[in-house]
Amino acid sequence: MPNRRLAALMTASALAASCAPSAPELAGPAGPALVPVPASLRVTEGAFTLAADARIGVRSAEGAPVAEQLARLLRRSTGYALPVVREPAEITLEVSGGQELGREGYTLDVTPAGVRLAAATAEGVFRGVQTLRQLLPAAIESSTPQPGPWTIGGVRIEDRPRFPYRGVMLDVARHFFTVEQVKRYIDLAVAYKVNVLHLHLTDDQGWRIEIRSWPELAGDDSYSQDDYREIVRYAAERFVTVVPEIDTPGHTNAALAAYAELNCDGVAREPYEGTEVGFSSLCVDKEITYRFLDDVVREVAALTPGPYLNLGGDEAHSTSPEDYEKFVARAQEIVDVHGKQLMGWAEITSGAVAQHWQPREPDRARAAVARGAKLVMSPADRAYLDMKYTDSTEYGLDWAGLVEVSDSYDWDPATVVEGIHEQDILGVEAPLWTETLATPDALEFMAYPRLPGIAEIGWSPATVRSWEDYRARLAAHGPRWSARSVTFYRSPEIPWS
Ligand code: NGO
Repeated sequence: MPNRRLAALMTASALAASCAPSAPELAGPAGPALVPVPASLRVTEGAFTLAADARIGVRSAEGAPVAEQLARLLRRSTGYALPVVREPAEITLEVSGGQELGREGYTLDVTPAGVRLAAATAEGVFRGVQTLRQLLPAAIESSTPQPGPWTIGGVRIEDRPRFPYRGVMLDVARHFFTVEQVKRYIDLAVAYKVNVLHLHLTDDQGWRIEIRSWPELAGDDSYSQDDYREIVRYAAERFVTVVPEIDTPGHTNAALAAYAELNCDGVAREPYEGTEVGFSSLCVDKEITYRFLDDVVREVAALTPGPYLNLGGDEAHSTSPEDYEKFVARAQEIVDVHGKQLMGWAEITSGAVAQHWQPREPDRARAAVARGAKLVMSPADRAYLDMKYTDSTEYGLDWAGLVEVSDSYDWDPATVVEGIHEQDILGVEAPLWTETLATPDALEFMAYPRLPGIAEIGWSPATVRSWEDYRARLAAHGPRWSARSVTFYRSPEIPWS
């Protein structure tokens, strides 16, 4: 426990969290309710109060956009002017030093004199800004001026991620979500240091990205190339990499309905709105399949600055194993030509990154590693945000089981599949499939509060996290979500403050 004087200065929510039982073996003392928990945190003497005449200082041009983002955020709820200046100030952001903390690491010092946040890169500063937000009272998240006071207890944090890939996936194929809705999904996730947005852009039910050389693919509810560019730009401003997924060779009914010539029998399929999987396949023996794939990959790769192009590869139950391998080998060549790295679900037989998703198919994950791929861990019984919390959850599926908040949090990527170790793993991802989810409220209800837990698993060292400590910290985030009008599941497992 911090000393009395400090405790008195802490916000009610943080205080509630700090009084909750915490595992004695934890590295950091019970202190502010941060998610993800930092690699190292020490509560120090005194406290800092943001005053009406405070400024945000940033010396480098590189850090200036992050300083502006922070200023915009704090201005909304404090009502203060908070000018950004090019000299040290009450809040100082520094892009320099701290090389040993890597690209995303940062140090954050809060003393009565001010806040100093330093990192090697602007990205590291951005991650640290998310921590700073959480050190402030929950009302800081409000979109209208609040009374304050804006006080932070003294603290010294040194932090860096465990894994470089901490993703969320949104299925915009089963139900379409607009650019604005995707932006909000990004905004909420980056607060938990998520750095990848995987967009599941195509499936049996819909093709959601304009492909200029195949104009019939995308229907009314889809992203124009400019829409997609805008998502990519918005994500990049928040240091989030977009990974586009074009699911193949199965999950392709939308394409097979739009173009008869992609079918082996030359007959266009009927549009599909159901929830069955595994019934569609591109025609592996037709050359036009690869012209199609080459066009799609070329156009999507050109719009995507990130290194990965995901070609799905899951549940190709209507493609024979021989055809499947043949197809993936050609797909690999095409992705190579367009300068991207191939990513896919665990079934995929080539590519740099495979995504483990079926708890009962650990062999697929092991096979991917054996052929040299890295894994992104998304075991459905832990990380799928579309699984119901309980029997009575209004939305969602339950094929992988019911996934309460503790189930989604209390596992470790390096021990969840026998034979898979830390060095085989690129990171974690929380997929949100939308067969049953048609509105942003439904998305948020399924993602919160599970998404922050997956983000913490990807960021925090295994040694500093435990369920008992986490549930107390998570409780303090309820008011933060309420301040942003987030719909979330009030799990009885969490002692909401
Ligand atoms: C599976 C399937 C998806 C479903 C999802 C529902 C993968 C990789 N393929 O996950 O098509 O939408 O389950 O939970």
